[in-house]
Amino acid sequence: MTLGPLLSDPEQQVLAAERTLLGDLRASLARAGVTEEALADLVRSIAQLDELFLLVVVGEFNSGKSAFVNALLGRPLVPEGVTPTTAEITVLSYGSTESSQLAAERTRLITAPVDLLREIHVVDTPGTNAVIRAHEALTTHFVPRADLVIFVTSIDRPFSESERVFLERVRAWGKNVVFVVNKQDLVSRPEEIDEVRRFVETNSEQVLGSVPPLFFVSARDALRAKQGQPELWAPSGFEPLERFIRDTLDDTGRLRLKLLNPLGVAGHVVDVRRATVDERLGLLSGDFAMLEDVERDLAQYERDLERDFAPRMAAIDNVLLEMERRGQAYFDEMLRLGRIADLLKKSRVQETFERDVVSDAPAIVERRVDELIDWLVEADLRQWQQVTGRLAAQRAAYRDRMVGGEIDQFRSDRARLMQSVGNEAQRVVETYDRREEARVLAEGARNAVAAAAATGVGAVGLGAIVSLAATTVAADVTGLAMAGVLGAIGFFILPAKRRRAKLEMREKVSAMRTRLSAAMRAQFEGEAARSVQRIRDGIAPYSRFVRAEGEKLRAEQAELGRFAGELEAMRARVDTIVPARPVPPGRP
Ligand SMILES: Nc1nc2c(ncn2[C@@H]2O[C@H](COP(=O)(O)OP(=O)(O)OP(=O)(O)O)[C@@H](O)[C@H]2O)c(=O)[nH]1
Ligand SMILES: [Mg+2]
Repeated sequence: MTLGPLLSDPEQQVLAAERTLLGDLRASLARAGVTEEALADLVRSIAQLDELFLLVVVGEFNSGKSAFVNALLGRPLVPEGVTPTTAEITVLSYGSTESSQLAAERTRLITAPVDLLREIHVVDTPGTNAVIRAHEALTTHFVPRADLVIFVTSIDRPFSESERVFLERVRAWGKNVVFVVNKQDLVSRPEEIDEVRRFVETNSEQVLGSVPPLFFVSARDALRAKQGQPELWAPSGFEPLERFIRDTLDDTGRLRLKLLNPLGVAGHVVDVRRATVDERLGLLSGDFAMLEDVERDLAQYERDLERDFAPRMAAIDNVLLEMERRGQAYFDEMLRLGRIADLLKKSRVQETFERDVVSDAPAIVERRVDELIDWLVEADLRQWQQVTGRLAAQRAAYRDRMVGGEIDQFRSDRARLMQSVGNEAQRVVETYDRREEARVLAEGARNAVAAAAATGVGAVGLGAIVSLAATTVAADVTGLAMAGVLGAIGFFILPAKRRRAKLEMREKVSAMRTRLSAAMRAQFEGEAARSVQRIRDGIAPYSRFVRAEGEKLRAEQAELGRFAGELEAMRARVDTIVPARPVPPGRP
């Protein structure tokens, strides 16, 4: 039945709207990277809107599918047999003469002059659960194309486990199913039939969510009846079944199923894709959590550095304060009249000042700076080790979850990035050269200290500069002594000189402390930031991937949700335009 010209206006509109919706869905899935192959069923089902109605007969091997087809069409058109018999998808369509030919690989086309075939195509399929696995695969692949599925089971083993599994697949594609229990001629007692009926009803309801139309038949008797043994017709159970098919598959019935079929297929494709998207988002949320841990580590690392830096800097500062304190004591002790003889010897002043005041301060400052550098280098390395550990743990967790999973583009992209970022971090840790890192840092620190000293004082030039201040004092005193005002020195000049010297010492040391501390802090903060940045840069490709994919997937998730809603609405619309005929109860 080709749709279109025969349809009423509202039917035409539903058909057009459905085509648009399905086309949009297809385009959206393709944009999201769903492969052509995965879209094939959807594309086929859209195309099928224009094709003849397909009534597809499925079931376990030997249940009598082929016999059922022969009985329905009233002629032995397809071979029957006790072993797995039907090996090809066999499409039966109308023709003025009987013919049979292979149409494609594993697809046979049979024509026969049977009126029913003018309106619908009947498809006989290879049995499921046969030893020949390829048979089941053929049928499974064909199921999405069915407009109506006739599920044939045999009364001597009704609703087997494998049939349940297969029926679940049929259901996933949103198919309408009619249940046929064949070979009822094998049992004679009505109670047995009732028992089987209850059994099939309960089980099919569990799988399908509702009891499908259910018929008990003998295909063998039905065919015999049609071929000259009319007394077998009534007991064959075919009369109610054929009436049901006639009623259900009248023009509107076929239209309804045709319109519903692609919606069912689309629903399934959307479900599958949603599951994929959810699963990927699940993977990414693990990644997100890991990257957040790394960010937290880094923030903590920055806080730790800051916290530990302060006491280390204070220790350096203390060295200078100590020196200043010694200086104050020195001036108190030295700039007295009683020491005038010493004061007059410039070299002596310098010598004692260097020995008692400056002392080992520059060396200690230098050592403290070196310690600070080593500490920073160790902290940097530890941070890399931590990141490497986290990446490795995430990869291990991922590998565990990978068991049995198929590898797609997303998974392989993600795995590749994790691998390369992880390897890079590992490489940094393995080749970490503490000495070289410390050397580079020390160079920077030395430059900072030198910069602080450029205006006169620094750890290195410290001794010389402060000594100079002391000798200036000495020179002044010498000059005054020469002027012959020795008497005044003790009472007026020396106390004033002492005050000035102490003040000057304080100012100089204080200025030096400020500059040194600022320079060290700037240097240190630069290094800490560089260390953190290097780690961030290291994992950047990975976190970029996680962020970008996460955004993309969440957008797709929302879009799939919208499509699921629209498909549901379209089903409701088909229901209104072409309402379902009241389904006869399980007992026809
Ligand atoms: N007693 C009885 N036997 C039947 C009936 N229908 C089919 N058979 C027999 O059951 C066997 C299997 O029938 P087929 O129609 O070949 O079964 P099938 O489901 O097509 O099997 P495969 O093509 O192998 O999947 C054959 O020997 C048939 O003669 C029936 O109604 N009553
Ligand atoms: Mg068969």
